[in-house]
Parts: sequence; C-alpha cells; structure tokens
Amino acid sequence: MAIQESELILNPDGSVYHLNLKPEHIADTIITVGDPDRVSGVTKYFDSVEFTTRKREFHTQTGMYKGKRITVISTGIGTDNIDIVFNELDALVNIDLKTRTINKTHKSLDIIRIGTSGSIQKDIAIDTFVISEKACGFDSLLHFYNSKHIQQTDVADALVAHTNWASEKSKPYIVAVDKDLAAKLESDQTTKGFTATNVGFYGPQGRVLRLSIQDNDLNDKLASFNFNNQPITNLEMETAGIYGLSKLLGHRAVSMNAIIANRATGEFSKDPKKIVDQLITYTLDKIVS
Ligand code: R1P
Repeated sequence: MAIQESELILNPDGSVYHLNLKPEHIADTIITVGDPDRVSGVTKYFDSVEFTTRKREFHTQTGMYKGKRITVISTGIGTDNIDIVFNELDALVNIDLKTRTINKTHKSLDIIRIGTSGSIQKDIAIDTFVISEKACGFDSLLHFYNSKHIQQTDVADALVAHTNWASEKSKPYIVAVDKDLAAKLESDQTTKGFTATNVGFYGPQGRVLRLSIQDNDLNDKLASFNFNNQPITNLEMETAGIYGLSKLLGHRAVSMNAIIANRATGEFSKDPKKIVDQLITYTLDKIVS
C-alpha cells in the first residue's frame, strides 16, 4: 500500500522533506556530524565532491575519498534530529519515492558518527578517541517505536536501580553497536566506551549555571555504574538514537567520539578542532582500509 503524502512528505522536486535529498545523491557509506560546518571539515580531504545541498541544520556533501563514494551529512544536535535524518536516509534507499511503496529488496547503509563528547571517567583523557560499544539513551526516542527486542533491558533496569532514576524522567534505553563495523574502526588508538546520550547539554549533563538540578550526583552515579565490568564512559547527545534507529531499520552504525572535555577532572581540550580533525582523518582511513 502506498504511504500517504502527509506521512512521507516530498518536496516539489521529489526530494525528501527535511534533507532535500534524492536517492541518487547519497552513497552507501554515510558519515554523520553534528555541526553543519564540520561537513566540509571532512570533505576537504576528499578527492572530489559531486553533490552539495543544505536545508536547516542538514548540510550534505557526497564525494570520493581514495576511490570510495561517501556521503557526509550534519544532523545538528540531539536525537530529535536523528529521528528525522535516519528515517529520511532510510526512505531514500528502502522506499520507492515515486510509488511510495517499500522496496522488495532491503538495502543496508554503513553509518559512522564523528562527534565530540565529554568523558566522565578520570582515566579517559581529553584529546583521545572513544568508540561507543553501547549507548544509553536518556531521551525517549526509542520508546516511541516497537523496540524492546533490540534493547538491553536488564542493563537499563540495573542502571535505574543504581542511580535511583527519577520516575518523572523517561526510562533509559540501551542499545549495542554493530560489532562488525566497530571492529573495522577500532585500533590501539581507540578506547571502547559505553556512551550516555543526554537529552540536553546543561541540566541533563549535570552542568549548573543558574538553575539547580534534580540530581547533583547523577554523573558520579553513571561513572560508578558497572554492569558486566562496563562502566559508562562518556556523555553526548546522539549515539543512542543512532544505534537504536539503525538497528530497527537494518543499517550498521558506529559512533566515534573525540573526547574534548573531562567532566571528572574539569579539563577542556586546548585545541578541540585539532582532535576532531585527527578523528576525521583516522576514521576516513579506517573506512577505506
Ligand atoms: C553539544 O555541544 C554537541 O556536541 C556533541 C553532542 O553530541 C552535541 O551534538 O556532538 P557533535 O560535536 O557531533 O555535535
């Protein structure tokens, strides 16, 4: 049955509503970044760029890096944007936009986030790389989908108990990385992490400016949570949504984090641009290796 116009909105040129993309504009390997300006920070290393478009915070470029076609797209900040980007990317490869019907053959994308993050463990230093083996969403995105089968609910239950999680907040959800894609990106330059995806930057990550927060000890409790010897290592704002929607939609995803802050020691990178740039070149070369 055809998906209705109100549910899958297309622009007059036939491109998907928010991303302004048509199927021919994207590669099978996608790099997501938060900052729209970071897109050209990745494609400046490409041999050629064949396509560029931008709408709102969604800036996309597709080109060639060492013989491999790659698309780089910015998601902006937060898992609400991840919902839009991942559903529309999937529609480009798994829905026939002309007939508005789901393709008979499923296509899987490889999706790699290159993002910044703050460590909550003293020994995960600034200016290092963390690959998220697991992500824990404090947003509620995944709960809106039939997703229990991909969630690690035993870990979530233990985290709720360990942190005395306030019942007013959405229950944390936990999803694992695609192990094969992660294995391709790992090396002795990366640390395996368990990433908490927060629903905001200030209060939700324990930053106090002028407002008091509901649980001053939350970051310490996250840092001391230790289920199967896997403590929570770092905080950011997209990875759990990326892992959850990728698994549900049948894509492979991995999140690469440049650690630019250490919340346990109070340090911030002296040159965050440099470590992000190093993570970009590291990731690009691992993709083509
Ligand atoms: C907050 O400053 C933003 O930085 C981190 C967080 O996840 C959030 O998006 O990632 P990016 O640098 O990829 O945007």
